[in-house]
Amino acid sequence: MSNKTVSIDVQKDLFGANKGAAISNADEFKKHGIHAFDVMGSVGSGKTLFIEALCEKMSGRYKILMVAGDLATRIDADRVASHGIDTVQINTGNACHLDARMVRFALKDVDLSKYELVFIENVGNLICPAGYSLGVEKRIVLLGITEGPYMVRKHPLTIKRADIIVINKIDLAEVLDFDVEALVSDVREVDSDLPVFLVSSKTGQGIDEVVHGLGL
Ligand SMILES: Nc1nc2c(ncn2[C@@H]2O[C@H](COP(=O)(O)OP(=O)(O)OP(=O)(O)O)[C@@H](O)[C@H]2O)c(=O)[nH]1
Ligand SMILES: [Mg+2]
Repeated sequence: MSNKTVSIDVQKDLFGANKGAAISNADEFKKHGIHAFDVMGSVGSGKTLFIEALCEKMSGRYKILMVAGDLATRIDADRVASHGIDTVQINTGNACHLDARMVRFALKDVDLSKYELVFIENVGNLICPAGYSLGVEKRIVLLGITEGPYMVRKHPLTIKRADIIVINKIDLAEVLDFDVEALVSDVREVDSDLPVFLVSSKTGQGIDEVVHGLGL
């Protein structure tokens, strides 16, 4: 008779598998000369409108693919597609984030040689996506000022893992009496070198600066 107990570190296992898939995504993007970006942020922070604004600005210069992560719909993919951009929808069911394997699976039948730029909209959530790298060049974390003043202090890990912070909906700062400088200071507390851009995806304010910041 044998009575064995096996302990599995589920987190380690999951993160380990994700890391391998992220490396192979990164290799694939690199092979095709693609700049890929993961756009993360809470529900309603403005991720889709931000991507639409970037696409408007850059579709004349780059061949763009948008990958949309969403639990159940393809609303965001359709919004971006209405600008003439190719899209791939990933419906995650009940998963609160994209992971590298989902992206690899979604792109397996896509001819990546057609694209130069890939924007991945992660599932609307400021917590779960941070743990899963997708193999992108940069992770963009979007903070909408309508989400209140404590997003940075409450999500330090997500901020730490970002390459670029976009403070979005800046056009509403006055009417909301929102202290943008205080939010920027909170970011600086977490990482003093992190680039921060003040943006209105609605008016286009700050989008040129983001394009430059992304090295495009
Ligand atoms: N005033 C203003 N409204 C914005 C801005 N960016 C987004 N919005 C609005 O905020 C709402 C949510 O924007 P979305 O782009 O759908 O946000 P999202 O982060 O993609 O949302 P989910 O995909 O549902 O997580 C929409 O009504 C947008 O028009 C902005 O810079 N200024
Ligand atoms: Mg969206």
